[in-house]
Formats: sequence, structure tokens, C-alpha cells
Amino acid sequence: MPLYIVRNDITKMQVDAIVNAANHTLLGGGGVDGAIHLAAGQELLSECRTLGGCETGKAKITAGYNLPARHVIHTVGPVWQGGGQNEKELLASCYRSSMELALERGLESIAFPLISTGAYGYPKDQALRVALGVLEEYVLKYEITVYLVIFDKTSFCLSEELFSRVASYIDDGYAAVREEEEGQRRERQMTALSYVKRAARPKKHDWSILSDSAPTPDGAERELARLLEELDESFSRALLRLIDEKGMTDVQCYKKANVDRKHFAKIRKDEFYRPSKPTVLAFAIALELNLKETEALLKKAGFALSSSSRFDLIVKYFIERGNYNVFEINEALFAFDQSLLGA
Ligand code: AR6
Repeated sequence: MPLYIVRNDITKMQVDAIVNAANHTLLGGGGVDGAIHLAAGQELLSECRTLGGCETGKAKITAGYNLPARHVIHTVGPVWQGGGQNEKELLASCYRSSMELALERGLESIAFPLISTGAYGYPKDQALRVALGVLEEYVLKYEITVYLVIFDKTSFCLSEELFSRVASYIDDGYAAVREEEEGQRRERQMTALSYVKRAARPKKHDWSILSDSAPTPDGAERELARLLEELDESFSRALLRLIDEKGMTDVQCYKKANVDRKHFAKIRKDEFYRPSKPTVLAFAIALELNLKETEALLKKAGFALSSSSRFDLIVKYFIERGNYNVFEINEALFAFDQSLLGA
């Protein structure tokens, strides 16, 4: 099931469980912990008192009380001490323990904050890598929808190196567009000029109105029906064919595309399904298509890659480098405020 990165206040999430970045006592605190207790009400604290605290890297579950979420999974992240104190493993363990609890309880959706990245000082870009690394594993394996909730813009840090590489790729792409646009403008001027020249020439007689070769309404209908018979393979057919050609199963493909099962079932059932551009690109990534093949698949759904769209340029950047990890691509798209692939 898909992994969504969203910007939101976690206390507003309508999911089966939200995860709380708590402390050992589980008796509330500041940051996201404070916000969750405030929104859930006193009863949450009363239940937390019965839990006997929690160790770093472990998780415990309670009801959600006044929250839109049915449950709260409380986990305790590590305090950042420079990285040499097992922080990475402990942080990964927070995500794992919370996911295991959610799966044990049969929950279908769960939302995480970026654990340890506030008061506990874990560097945000590194924490994000750890979170995505663990959560990817789970969404590829289990039918559970996972949200990673980013509270504010500054909480989200794509690694600086990747951010600047993608940013300069976008800039180069835009520069190429400007050159192309300039070329097209000149071409338009030339066309307009030759039109003016042609219009100035004396006109010949137009005999076509006297000809009886124009199709009658019946003829036109037949011609249209014939054209429609020759209609190109639809997006949905092309997708299913490509899945077979790549030797993938449907499940492998929609999971790798970060598309949920129901959405895929709709596409499978409806030969003329009209997908959105992010959906087509998500499948292109899952199928590991090269740029030419991606363009061909997009065309089947009536789209094209444009060099004046940041979204398109970012996806193109990853395809050109043979990086088909939808979660990494989404991380970059999110950093640049673009729609995400699949989800
Ligand atoms: N929704 C989503 N994310 C949020 C929200 C919210 N409403 N509020 C803050 N964040 P922190 P920690 C983000 O400090 O570092 C508490 O006092 C925030 O931007 O809440 O694990 C506990 O009791 C940051 O990225 O948790 C512990 O003592 C992330 O949540 C201690 O803080 C985590 O920040 C735990 O520290």
C-alpha cells in the first residue's frame, strides 16, 4: 500500500493510528506529544498512566479518545548525541515497533511524525532517511497505508546534495525551454511573414465546393467508426502488457508504483481508464521504463513530458539516472512542493 508524505498537523489525521514521539514516562510533554495529549483529552493521560512507561525504540498503544484517529501508538525516540550512540538503530526501531503493533492490531492506516527531530535533536535529513528506509520496507510488504507527516516546511530537508543537484537540473531544464521558446517564437514570426506574403498573392478559384467527394453524414459516421476501430492500444491495456513483458506481478507493480490496490483494480477493470499524469509516471517508474518508453506510455494517456514543468523535470532527472525508487523521487518532489507519484 502507498506511503504518503504529507504536510499536516498529525492531530488532524483521520487514520487508524497516529504515532506519538513521546518520552520514557509516556505522561506527556511538549512538541507533538503535547499537541496529541491536548487534542485527545485527559482520558489519554489516564490510560498512559497504566502503561508503566516505555523504553527507547519500543512502542505502546492506547485509544485515541477525542482525536480523529482511533489509536495512538506511543514510541520513544533516541536523543541525538552525535550519532555514535546507536541513535540510527534506535530510531529505526521506533518505526519498526510502531508498524509491528499496527499490523498486530490489523490497522489499515497509520501516520508518523518525524520522530526525534524536535526536542531530541536528531538531524532532520538523516531522520527522514531512516524513516523512509523502514517505512518503504513495510508498504512494499503489507497492505497498510502509511503517512509520514511533516509539520512545517523547515522540518523537511532533502539531503542538501540531492536538493542542489535537482535544483540545478531544473534550472538547466528551464534554460533549455527558454532557448526552445525563443526558437519557436522566431519560427512563428517566419510563418506569419510567409502567410502575409501568400495572402498578398492573387487567389485561384476554389473548385472543391463543386466536387461531390465530400463525405455525406452517413459516410462520415462510417469513416469515424473505422477510425475508432484503429484506435491505439489504451493506457490500461499498455500497462498490463508492460507488466507481463517485465515479468512482474500486478502486486509487485502497483506496490513499486506506490499506487493502492483499489486504484489499480479500477485501472485493470476499465480499458479506457483515464489516469492522472502522476499515476502514469508512477507506473513508468515501477516498470523501470527509459525516457522514450515513458514518453510512449504518457502519450497513451494523452500526456507528454514538458521541460517547463518542475514536476516533469524532477521525474526526468531520476529516470535519466536510472533511479527508479518511487519513494526517493517522492522525497524530492515533496521538497520542491510538487504532487507525488502514485499516492
Ligand atoms: N504534527 C506533526 N508533527 C509535529 C507536530 C504536529 N502537531 N508538532 C511537532 N511536530 P518533538 P522529539 C514535529 O519535539 O524530537 C516531547 O516533549 C516537529 O516539527 O515533538 O521526538 C516529548 O515528551 C518535529 O519534526 O519530538 C519528548 O520529551 C517532530 O514532530 C520529546 O519532546 C518531533 O518533534 C521528544 O522529542
